[in-house]
Amino acid sequence: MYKPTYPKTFPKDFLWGGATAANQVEGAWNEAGKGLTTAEVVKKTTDRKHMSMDDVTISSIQTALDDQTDTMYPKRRGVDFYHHYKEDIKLFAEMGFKVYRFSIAWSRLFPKGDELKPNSDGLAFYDRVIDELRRYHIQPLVTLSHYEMPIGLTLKQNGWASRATIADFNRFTEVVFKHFKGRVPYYLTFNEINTGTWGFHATGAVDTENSAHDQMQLRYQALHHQFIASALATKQLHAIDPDAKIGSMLARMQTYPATPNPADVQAAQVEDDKNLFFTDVQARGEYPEFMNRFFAENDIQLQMAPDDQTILAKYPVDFISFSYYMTTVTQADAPEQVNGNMATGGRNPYLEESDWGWQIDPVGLRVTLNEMWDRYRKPLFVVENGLGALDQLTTDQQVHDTYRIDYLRKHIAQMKAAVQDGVQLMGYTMWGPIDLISFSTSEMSKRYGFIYVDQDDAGKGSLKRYKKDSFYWYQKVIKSNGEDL
Ligand code: BGP
Repeated sequence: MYKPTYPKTFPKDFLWGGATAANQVEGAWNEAGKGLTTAEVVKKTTDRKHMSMDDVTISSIQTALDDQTDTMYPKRRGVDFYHHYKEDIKLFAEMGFKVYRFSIAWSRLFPKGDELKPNSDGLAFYDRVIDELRRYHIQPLVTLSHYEMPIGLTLKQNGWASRATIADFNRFTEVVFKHFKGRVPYYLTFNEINTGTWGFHATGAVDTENSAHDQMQLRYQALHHQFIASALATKQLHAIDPDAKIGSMLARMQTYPATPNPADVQAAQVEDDKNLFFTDVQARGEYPEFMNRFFAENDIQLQMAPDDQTILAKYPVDFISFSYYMTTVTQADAPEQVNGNMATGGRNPYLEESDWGWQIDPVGLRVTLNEMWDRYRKPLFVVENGLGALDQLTTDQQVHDTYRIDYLRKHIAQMKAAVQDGVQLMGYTMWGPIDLISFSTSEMSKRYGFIYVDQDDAGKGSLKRYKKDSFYWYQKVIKSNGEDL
């Protein structure tokens, strides 16, 4: 007799933790032989909703390189994790983290990007971090490329626009896989790979083309190179460290139809497919038909080497990860979002938004998890989710961030519902467990953490760490394996 059952809650080995990126936390931008990166030539902005990341030109890079301070470039200073990592990891351990997602800065190992041998001082820093994590039985989840690359590769060959960057990247990944063999169980290749269609921050390629069409052509070509580099990294890892697993990483943004009008539903499906396209390539190992149509209709021609399609097909990722912050809405007559960006797209009257205009949608996380599980049938990992807010440190050094607890509680509850629906979910690393520099705005005051860092937008402050109310709440969540929300 068939007796249906379903998982009642999170699996016992569920990976609870938090996620950061090198250029948002580390600081020490000019120590131990490190080279400057694409992230560290992006200026801070004073306009809260403006994205600072793509105002970059060759001349603004030259100006940045001449400026050997961190005043205008907050990603150079981060929150000084480089010198505070012991204290910070201890705090993560106190919350009960099972996993810590962080990125290895390519420029610590290969300062200009094209060297043949790695900088051993750079490797030594990550040895120290990984040893410290292992002391507390926290598993490392390493992002190989989180929105940065050595600026030398932009100046030499316009970043990922050049096919030569594939070999440079895979020289870096080979060193990482060999050096950390047996000590890093999980890797991700490119953070939010889909945002490469938005430009420089993800591709390291400045806008050199005149027309919008040529610019888009360049970005899709840069992305193609990343797809190949990602597949080749998968091949390397499986050969070097067969027990380790490697995943893709997408900025997942589900698109809803504005009305039940079938034309709107169809328009939303097109947008949604365009978001999932990147994971389609990395998980299924081929470009989907709908993108071939999109390329043909927009006259985008990708240069592919004869083996490229075989490489994509032979080395798909082991698991699929994504960030989840918001959903969006579209309709049939909406202007085409070829060049989408965060916090654009249609407003949804049923949703509230953060102070930065990001539409908060916990139920959408369950919808997305089900949809992605159905589409790929590979284990999923939510590697970013969280709330950027203007926290206040009280005079007695507390932060009462009930809004953050509320946000995370609702998302974790929906994640649990998805697990009960049968979705195979490996873990959850909330974004920014310790306050860090915001990626899109380079502000310090857009805070995500369970841990408050005393530093302001001008870089002033003691850098002292304080536990927020959400720190104790997350500790309880992990201890109860997601039962006590
Ligand atoms: C994701 C990035 C992160 C992170 C996060 C929050 O897109 O992968 O690096 O910063 O968003 O964004 P922001 O810092 O702009 O608030």
